[in-house]
Amino acid sequence: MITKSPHFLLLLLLLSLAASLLCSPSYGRSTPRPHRSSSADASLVYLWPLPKLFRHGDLALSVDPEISLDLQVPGGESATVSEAFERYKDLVFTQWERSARRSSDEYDIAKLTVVVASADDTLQLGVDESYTLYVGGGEGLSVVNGATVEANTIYGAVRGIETFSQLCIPNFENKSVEIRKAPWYIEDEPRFNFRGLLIDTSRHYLPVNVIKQVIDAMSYAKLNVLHWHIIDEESFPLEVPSYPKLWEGSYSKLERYTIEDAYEVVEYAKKRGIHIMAETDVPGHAESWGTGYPDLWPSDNCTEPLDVSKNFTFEVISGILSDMRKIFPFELFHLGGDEVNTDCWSTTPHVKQWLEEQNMTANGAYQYFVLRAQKIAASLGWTPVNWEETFNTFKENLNPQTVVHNWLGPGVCPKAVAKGFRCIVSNQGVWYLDHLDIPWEDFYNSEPLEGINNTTQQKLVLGGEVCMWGETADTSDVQQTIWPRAAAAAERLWSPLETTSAGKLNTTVLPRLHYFRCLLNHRGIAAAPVTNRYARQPPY
Ligand code: CP6
Repeated sequence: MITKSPHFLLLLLLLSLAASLLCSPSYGRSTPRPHRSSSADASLVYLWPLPKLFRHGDLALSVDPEISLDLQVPGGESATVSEAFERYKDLVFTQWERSARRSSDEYDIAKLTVVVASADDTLQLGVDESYTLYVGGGEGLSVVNGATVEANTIYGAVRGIETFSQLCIPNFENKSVEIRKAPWYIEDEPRFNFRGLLIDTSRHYLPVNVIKQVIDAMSYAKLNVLHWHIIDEESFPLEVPSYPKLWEGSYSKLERYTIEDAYEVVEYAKKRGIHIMAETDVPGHAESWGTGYPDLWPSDNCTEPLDVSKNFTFEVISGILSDMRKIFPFELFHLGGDEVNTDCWSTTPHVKQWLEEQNMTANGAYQYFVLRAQKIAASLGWTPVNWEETFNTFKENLNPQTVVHNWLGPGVCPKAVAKGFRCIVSNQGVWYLDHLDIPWEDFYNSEPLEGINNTTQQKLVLGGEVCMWGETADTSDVQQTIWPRAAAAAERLWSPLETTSAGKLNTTVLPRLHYFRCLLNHRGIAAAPVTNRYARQPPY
């Protein structure tokens, strides 16, 4: 019998406060509903992105907060794997479970065995990311102790440990972490080798720690390429030792990346199996270069595109790329080439004269510029990536090694792969994160192979990339603008087509995405509620 004493009211207040603070996976902030004690649908598998193949039972197995790693790798050691294991251990177990720890033999799972075929830590495009995960069972799902990740490479092992961590669910009743629906058998590998996210540190500077946190969240969603659009017309934040005045084009001395900073980002990403694809966008989007070296501007009232008529321009590009080559080991390097307006080349006397001497049109000079920059990148051992205007304008004259990067709506990748070019999809209508009115469903439903039926041509699509352009986002809101919508694209790029094209967004995908968004929050990532409709809700 409960009477309405002041104590009871206080208790009620505290309970409702606690309920509102809990991140309930079923609801976003924009769809408040009464709290329920258990909002997880027991028939769903709360993994994001969904693995290629999984089988499971219906048992709950407890996991030791002091779970140990048994790493079996040629040579006996891999810092990448053991550090990943420690990171995930810290993410999965809080003081809550640690304080209630019993002895090892009282847990079903006290050891994670990781078997890796090779200790090679080379990270290049197409590195094998596959893994097999057994929890309390073999392929036939008999119940045995422990959990095992098997992989061909250390990066496959890192992906497998991420999946293992997502199976570990806190049980607040008995202060423990458990794996439900055990035993588990999971076989997994990505559908696309290139699963990218663009950040833009020219429009707004992002501190190194913020970039690292973006990389952390990418690893949770199994994205694997951070496209670092470092420099643009607004600012030049990167140190270039060969041309030390370039970063005078930064916003301030505090808003700069030293060579050491950039290298730290690359190493941090590598530990998580993530490539950094750096970009130096030429000849447009480069006005900031002229702050330190005004000779790069055709004239004071023609500050973009870079001066095509001067050798100095290409000497500077060569210096930037040589210096960047020492930091960025990824085989792909982005040379931009988008949104080039050549009008003021034709109206600047010395450039106009040069064009006449070379018998070139302004468009011909644009092609000459891009191909000359590509030669510099190729001489440094890079494969060039260029935005789609280069392909749209030059067609077959584009170097056949070029990877064409789509952004202007759908349609260019089918044309590019038909001509034998490789392609990356970033259709601005569905995969631009700075477009706040694009809902998660559009990110999820965007199919990179749309319009490409020939299997040889399909293989030329490396994958896709979501873009977080920086004009309207900075440190204060970049995470919540990226997440959770980037995760929707991440599943499209990782999971089998049969999984992501099955429809049923509201019943099977949405609850899992709510749950993943909640997981990001638990791991300290400021991911926005899934059902935020941004600007596209009524009355707009
Ligand atoms: N900066 C650069 C940008 C964009 C591009 N390149 C861009 C264009 C249109 C939209 C969003 C971003 N801000 N260098 C195009 C690839 Cl809608």
